[in-house]
Amino acid sequence: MNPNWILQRAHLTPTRRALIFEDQSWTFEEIKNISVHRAKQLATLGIQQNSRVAIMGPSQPRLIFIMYACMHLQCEMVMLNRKLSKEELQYQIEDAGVEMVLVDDEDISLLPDNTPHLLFTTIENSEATSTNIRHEWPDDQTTSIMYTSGTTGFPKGVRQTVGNHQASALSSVLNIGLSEDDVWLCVVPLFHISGFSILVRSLLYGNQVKLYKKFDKEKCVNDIAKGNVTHMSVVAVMLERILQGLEEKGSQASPKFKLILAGGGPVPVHYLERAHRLNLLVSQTYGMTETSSQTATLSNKDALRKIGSAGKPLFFNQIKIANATMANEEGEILIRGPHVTPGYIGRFSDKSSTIDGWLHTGDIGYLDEEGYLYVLDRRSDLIISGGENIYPAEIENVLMSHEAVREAGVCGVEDEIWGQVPAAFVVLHSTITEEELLEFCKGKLGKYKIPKYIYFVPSLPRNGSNKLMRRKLKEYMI
Ligand code: S0N
Ligand code: AMP
Ligand code: MG
Ligand code: MG
Ligand code: MG
Repeated sequence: MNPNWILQRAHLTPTRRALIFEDQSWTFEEIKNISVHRAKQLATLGIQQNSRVAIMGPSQPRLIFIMYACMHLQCEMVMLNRKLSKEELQYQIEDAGVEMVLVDDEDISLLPDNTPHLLFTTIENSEATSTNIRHEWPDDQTTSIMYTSGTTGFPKGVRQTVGNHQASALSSVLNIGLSEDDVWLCVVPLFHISGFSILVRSLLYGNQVKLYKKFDKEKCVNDIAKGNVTHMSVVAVMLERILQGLEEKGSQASPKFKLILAGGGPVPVHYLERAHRLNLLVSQTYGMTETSSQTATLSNKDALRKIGSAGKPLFFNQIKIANATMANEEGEILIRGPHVTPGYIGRFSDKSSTIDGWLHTGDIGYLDEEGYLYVLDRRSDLIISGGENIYPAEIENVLMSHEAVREAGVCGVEDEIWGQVPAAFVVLHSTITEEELLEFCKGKLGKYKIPKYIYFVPSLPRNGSNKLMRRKLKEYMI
């Protein structure tokens, strides 16, 4: 059994500051009191212990209080990505079979029509009913569920348990270390594990979180240069904007600032070099939704010597390269450890997430002589745009559902800003304009998934067994 993280943290360090947002802050005791109250309000509104609910809202304290209330009730929280289209959200809500969506008033227009929901305001203004809040949580209890896309185009709901999150937070701190006055800046979405893991670490370690409603380059640069924060998690696009901001201002990172954790996709080596010139320590990390955040992270000390590497596996984690017999041999990255998901929900609940305990990531990489991981290529055809994953099949399925489209193929192309963006190659059987096709995609795909380029082509590259060769699509670009 494990302690209820929120109660235990408030018990250990009640008066310590836990959360900063704009010009307000909360202690761990205050957060406990608010979240317990919200749990009782949810109980009044019919949310039962151990039920599955979905949650959607911008990164604000009220979202955290509702999440923690759900955790008190030991609910399974399906974290909805606010950037998705209504159709994509509808799929997740149905696949997860949630009883209710808890939604910030600000996001109600993003939800599909007729979705059973409770507005945050309704919850906040409700009566409280006394309810039994457990002081202990089992290891295998599902805390959160996050959807990641799959090769088939159907997103999979990944379970992240109490045990997974704890293992992840413990491994992280054994690598990064901890001081009582650490402040982790959270600018990554709380619906991704990049963001939610910052909250879990704060509860386990007792450190502060500074939360932004949305990523803001100027504010980040100020916080880093002044030393208002000590750690932050970013994807490459954010890092680039921060570097640019510091460079423009001629400022450097404060000596109080300790570390940027950069992950969610590859980080160009020249960003790391620019960061070094600004006294900004950046550690590349390799992790994913299925591993409740980091699996390997480069330590501070190796930041330059092993530049470009995602580091060594964290203490409780194992990494091996499939079929590799010696160092530097490339192959699929396999991961094992207590942070690896026990599996999926919904239509993929029968699919095992591991083989002999090993998660087959589909990512390609190698381990060097000293055991440092280098990630070379992503799992089959996955496009990563600004830290958001896109599978070609998701877009192809939408394009092909249009009556004028005979065949469609999608691949990622390099992009200055986002790292990669999707490009579509379409074979038509009746006339349609690019604009019409893009318009058709709009309600069906999140904005970042809408192809940046559409090429009308006479045929698609296929191999002998008629399988689409997505890697060859790029050659069709003129
Ligand atoms: C980079 C972000 C902040 C960009 O969003 P921004 O600037 O706020 O854009 P908006 O103002 O909302 O919109 C402006 C226009 O840009 C389009 N747009 C927005 N985002 C994207 C995108 N990603 N790709 C393409 N276009 C985008 C909008 O549509 C809008 O368009 P117009 O002008 O046409 O209306 C934002 O994208 C962001 O927050 N990205 C990060 C997401 C993230 O956190 N991903 C990580 C997911 N993976 C994991 O969680 C596993 C790895 C992990 O755990 C980890 C990752 C990093 C660091 C640490 C860890 C860890 O292990 O702990
Ligand atoms: P997600 O499913 O959103 O959690 O994204 C995880 C995926 O991002 C991984 O499977 C990798 O393909 C990619 N990724 C994460 N970290 C890195 C890294 N350091 N270098 C390259 N790719 C990465
Ligand atoms: Mg994802
Ligand atoms: Mg945004
Ligand atoms: Mg069609």
